[in-house]
Amino acid sequence: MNVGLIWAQTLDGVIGAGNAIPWRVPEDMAHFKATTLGHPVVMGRRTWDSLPARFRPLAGRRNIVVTRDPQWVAEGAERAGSIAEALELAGEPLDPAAPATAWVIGGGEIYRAALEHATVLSVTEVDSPVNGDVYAPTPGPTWKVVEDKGWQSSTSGLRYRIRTYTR
Ligand code: VY7
Repeated sequence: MNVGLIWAQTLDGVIGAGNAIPWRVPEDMAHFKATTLGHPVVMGRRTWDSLPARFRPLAGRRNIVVTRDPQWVAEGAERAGSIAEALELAGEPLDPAAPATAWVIGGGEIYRAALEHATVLSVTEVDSPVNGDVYAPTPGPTWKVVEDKGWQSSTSGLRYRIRTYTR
């Protein structure tokens, strides 16, 4: 099972503010949905809580939620006690038709713990000046940009670009 991380950040690396994404870029939401659809998604419990209830669980994907709380349960979600356990769960069942990549979808604490397991990153940079309180992890020098669709303008008025990294 390959592990990918997918996030959207400002140029300063902000990914969140007050348990929400502090911008709206519909084209990035569409990219997120297209990339993750049919794949297991791994997220932290706070990220699960941040999703509007009508979008939980994320449709068409196994939703694996990492929490230290052994009692935690939610309809449509599978609980894991650690990133390692989440990735083990994502790798089951050992079905040859199972998707080859599990996507880690946030948030900050989970990205930092999962980065060492990852071989692909999808990073959307949003040219927004907002402040926040949660930051993206910093990919080290082993990561190389292998795809960059260039700066695009969103219907929101913000510029954004989507880059893929591998190592
Ligand atoms: C997370 C939502 C948040 C608020 C309202 C609706 C990149 C993104 C994420 C996470 C953007 C979100 C949504 C959008 C996705 C829909 C369901 C509704 C779906 C990430 N690059 N961008 N994100 N939803 N991890 N990485 O907007 O979701 O996928 O079905």
